[in-house]
Amino acid sequence: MADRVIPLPTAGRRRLPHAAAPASACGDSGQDCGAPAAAGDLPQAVWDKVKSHPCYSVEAHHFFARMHVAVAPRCNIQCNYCNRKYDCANESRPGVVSERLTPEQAERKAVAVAARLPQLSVIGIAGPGDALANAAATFETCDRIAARLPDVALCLSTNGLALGEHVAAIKARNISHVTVTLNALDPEIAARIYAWIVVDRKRRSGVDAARLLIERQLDGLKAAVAAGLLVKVNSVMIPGINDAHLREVNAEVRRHGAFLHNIMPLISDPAHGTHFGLSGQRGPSPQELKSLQDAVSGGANLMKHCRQCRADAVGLLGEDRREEFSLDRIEEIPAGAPGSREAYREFVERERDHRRTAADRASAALRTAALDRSLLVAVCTKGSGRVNQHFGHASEFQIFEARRDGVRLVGHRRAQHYCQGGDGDDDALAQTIAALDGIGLVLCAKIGACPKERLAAAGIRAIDDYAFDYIETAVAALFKAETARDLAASEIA
Ligand code: CLF
Ligand code: SF4
Repeated sequence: MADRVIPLPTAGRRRLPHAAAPASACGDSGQDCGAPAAAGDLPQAVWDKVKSHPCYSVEAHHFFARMHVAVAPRCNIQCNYCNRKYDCANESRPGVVSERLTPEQAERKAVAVAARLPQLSVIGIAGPGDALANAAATFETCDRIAARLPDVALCLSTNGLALGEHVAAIKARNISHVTVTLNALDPEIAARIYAWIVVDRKRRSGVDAARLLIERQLDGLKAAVAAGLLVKVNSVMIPGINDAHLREVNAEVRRHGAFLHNIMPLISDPAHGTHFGLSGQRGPSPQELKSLQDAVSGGANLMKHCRQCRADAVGLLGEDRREEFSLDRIEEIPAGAPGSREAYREFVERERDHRRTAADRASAALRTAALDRSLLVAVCTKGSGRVNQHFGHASEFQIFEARRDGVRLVGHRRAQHYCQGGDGDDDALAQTIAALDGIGLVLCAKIGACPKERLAAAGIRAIDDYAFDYIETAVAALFKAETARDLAASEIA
């Protein structure tokens, strides 16, 4: 998407709904990665579904938390990147095993998390198998949660094989958001990704099985969109198998009216025991993923802030608070008042307005930058869209790209906590430096002299001058300063 740089969010801008937008709409949508910036950008009904969903809105992901309840252990297909010991890799990272729950346990856990986490806005079912291969447990869980927490949105993720037959039940339960995994449109390619599927209790494999799966995925996608569900499509990027083909998939995703396309990197490790892991199939590098995302132009809007979270994840995307809410701990949590969520949502509305005003000013400043080039900046943040985390506490960096015409989130890189009980961990720092490959600037709220020097020796400048500023404002100011410096250096040369 190199030619689709997205301007900073603009307050009060009115736009066409996504389905009616021109081919370049993503580049003009006032959002960093396929997610809407303001109420005026979308029809009100869509905005209401998007504004608090951390996966469907990049802005919302700074403020709102999701929770997964792992009530779906079985699966009806076999993906070559999946080992059933672990979570569904269509929505999650392989290599982790979630705490499996009954619907009753899921209800208790959801109520406990909601009592402690005013940021909670959505509860999703994303495995550990396929939500719709376990339709009875999935729907009972949704019914129970809806009765206890009516202000929290319901979301599910599926491989799509059984989606078509369940759209009416999904709609009837007010499950508002559905993710379908679609890795290929070409059965020959899909046959390299799926070992088998089960239809009518019969296991099928090969190109014919792949063709049937794709037909069902597309039929389910169409039916879900027609029913008014907000649909996201996930695709796993597998170098040498479907990476080039994903451009076609992206165009098809748009054609079918899905709201977002999330291209996720294959995670392939022999230790996970997957077919791909054991056969040496590699995943893409961050640069390869970004190149594909940049190349997908004029297609569906892209999600770039996915964290491939676990099927029992709790918290803001990128943070992991599930251990606070294990079954043995939730008994001690007293019931919470929904008022705390209401108050938090009112705070977010006010914060959004401030943030957009600041972003408008930053956007205007960017347009006067000395040079136009791409600048990648790694940001330490613990939410609220601000540079507000100590370098030593970061477990990930959000990666922003600045150009003269905008700042956009382009991904994230995992880091290791440098501060360990008051001491610096040199091994962790070495891993963090490796994770920042290709990125020369880090924005953080604070950093000690030692790690700052180590980063500098690796060619990475850590800057804490913009502590607690909004991220876009800070990145824009840094871009202006860096381009002015570059221009001055070129004139001297
Ligand atoms: Fe969960 Fe998925 Fe719903 Fe989000 S996750 S079911 S849409 S509430 Fe989000 Fe996690 Fe990425 Fe999924 S970051 S893996 S996209
Ligand atoms: Fe595994 Fe999910 Fe694929 Fe099923 S759909 S095989 S659980 S990755």
